[in-house]
Amino acid sequence: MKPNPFVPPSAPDGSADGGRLIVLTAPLTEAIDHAGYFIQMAMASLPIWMEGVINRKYPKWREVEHNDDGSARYMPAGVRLVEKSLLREYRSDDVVACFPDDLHKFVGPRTRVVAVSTHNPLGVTFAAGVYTSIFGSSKMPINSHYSRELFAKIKSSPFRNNFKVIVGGSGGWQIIQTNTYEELSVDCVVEGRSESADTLELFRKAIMGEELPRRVDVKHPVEREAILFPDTRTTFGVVEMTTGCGRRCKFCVPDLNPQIDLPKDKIMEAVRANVRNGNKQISLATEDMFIWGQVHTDTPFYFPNREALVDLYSDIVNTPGVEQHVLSHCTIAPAVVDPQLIKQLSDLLLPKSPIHFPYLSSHPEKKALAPLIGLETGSVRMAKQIMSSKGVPFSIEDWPSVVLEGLRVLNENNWFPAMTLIVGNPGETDEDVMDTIDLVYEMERRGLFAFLIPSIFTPLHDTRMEKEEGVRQTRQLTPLQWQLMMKCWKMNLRPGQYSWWGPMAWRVGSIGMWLYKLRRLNGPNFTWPLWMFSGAIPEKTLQRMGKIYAGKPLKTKNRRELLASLKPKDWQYLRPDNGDMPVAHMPQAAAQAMTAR
Ligand code: B12
Ligand code: SF4
Repeated sequence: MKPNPFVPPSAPDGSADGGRLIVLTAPLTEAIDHAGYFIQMAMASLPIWMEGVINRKYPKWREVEHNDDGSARYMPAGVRLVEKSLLREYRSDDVVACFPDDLHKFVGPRTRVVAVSTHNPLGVTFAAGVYTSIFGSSKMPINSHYSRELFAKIKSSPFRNNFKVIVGGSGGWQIIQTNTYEELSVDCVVEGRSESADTLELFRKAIMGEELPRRVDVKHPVEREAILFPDTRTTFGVVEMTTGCGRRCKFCVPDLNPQIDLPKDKIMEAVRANVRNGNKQISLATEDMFIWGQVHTDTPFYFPNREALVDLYSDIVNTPGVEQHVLSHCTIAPAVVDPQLIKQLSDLLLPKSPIHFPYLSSHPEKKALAPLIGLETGSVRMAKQIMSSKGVPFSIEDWPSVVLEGLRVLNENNWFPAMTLIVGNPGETDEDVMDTIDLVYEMERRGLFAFLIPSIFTPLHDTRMEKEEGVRQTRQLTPLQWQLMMKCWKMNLRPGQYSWWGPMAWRVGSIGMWLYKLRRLNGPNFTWPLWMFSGAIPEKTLQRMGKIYAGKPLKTKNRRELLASLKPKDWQYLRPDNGDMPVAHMPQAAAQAMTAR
């Protein structure tokens, strides 16, 4: 008989003390906390057969830190909040959070619940599925492999009949949608936050050995005081800053949550708790950092509260022990609204940023800030359909201008964001894709830089686009959609941004991969865009040959024109120290002087 990998020979009964009542865990690839965000994002997107690339770059990525009792030193913020929620009702020695490899130390005959928190277990979300699909296996990104390994370990536990498996976190819906309960040995998926009374009720039922429903939707707290904060260490020092967003994009999941900005004193306590437990890095989790301090005030949330934000970030980076700080998500319109805010934040945050862009940054140590921002589309027609408020206070008609002006302000202050684009939106026409390609070319023409991440439209559960269908496989992409994807990647690898040989290696490698595998996988529409990407045939030649779309220069509004286009009732929220004020708002003499010019 093959030995059970779950039970190491040294602990044949699984756990010396009978195990903990409730054991919390997360896939290893979602729990690791060194090497920055990038490693987790790469493992969400690269197929398992490319794991060697990660192993070579980060040979020690599997090495994790433990507490004295063998529990995990750090865990994703989601796990920490489940733990915190449970500790309101259970004793601390009944609950433990551990890494997957240590499950055997804590799961025993006494265990009644194994709870898994997961971000993206099956890799079926946007931006993750697409890249594995290009490389040939759409179902098995590295992260998904490790998630499945975790579920297999739980499934093969000798005590499996004694406990229930409850899954939660932002990726739980993937199990519901793919109906993989049996395969993964999951009893129940919780949609929603652990703080909810319904979640605690579910754990009570599981402990009593009652049958659990397959899916439970629990209510999101609406009061900021009801949100709990970790008092132990979180992966990447993630501490929540806001929930919800307010811009109402139709494809968005987090926007379905109430718009809440969390109290500063609790954020700071969680920052200090991380530092106390050995974390040197902090990152505030948010969909849009710029709404913090402006939720439910007299000012619309899309005019950022500069003083509040600067005060919060200043206290965070100046907390003794915080050596690194990383931004998570934001929107781009606030950079057009308040460039001074961007400047002040840069002065504060750059010194503690672990991100370096030697060829782009003007900072003396070449540091940069790289939040994630949704660009999604350059087509105003499409933008109106899927995200009509994405650029507020500006009209969505001006979306390309908002993107270009916002990026200019950000780049001037050493912010080089990662910007996501959605390819294959339901109803997307060739004209829409051409508009997006035009915008990308315009960025290039103006020397602007963002790391462009195109992904294929994925209908995410519960969103207002849940039932819609876009492109399903990379083979269905049109030549223009491929051109957009490959142009983005070509721009990301622009010579001058990296060492000269880096982009060259990628491009030569891409032709080799195409000859070997990709032309069969991705079909004929992929061929010319790939040649464009490789640089082996100049873009101008490909355009003359009619193989790729040439793009047309965009005429867009500058910041002054954008501000002038705002509704006059909004002018009161603009800050004069940014300049470019709409004429009617200026003191009379200055306005006259300006109109005379
Ligand atoms: C920080 C963050 C990251 C970080 C760090 C992640 C980490 N491991 O800690 C990085 C940059 C690495 C990252 C990467 C990715 N991310 Co991310 N990330 C976030 C962000 C901003 C915050 C997550 C967070 O910690 N929130 C705070 C915690 C407390 O919330 P939570 O985990 O949801 O937990 C609550 C509930 O879900 C519940 N809960 C959680 N676990 C459990 C378990 C049980 C049993 C129960 C009952 C309840 C429960 O209770 C908690 C509250 O009490 C969210 C957006 C957001 N605002 O949530 C996106 C988000 C989760 N990420 C997303 C995506 C798409 C990704 C990537 C796939 C992107 C990519 N292509 O690379 C990768 C995947 C990484 C991977 N390993 O596979 C999407 C998720 C989409 C989806 N799965 O449907 C989100 C929602 C962003 C978005 N706007 O769409 N991410
Ligand atoms: S701006 Fe981003 S977080 Fe806000 S609703 Fe749109 S996609 Fe969601």
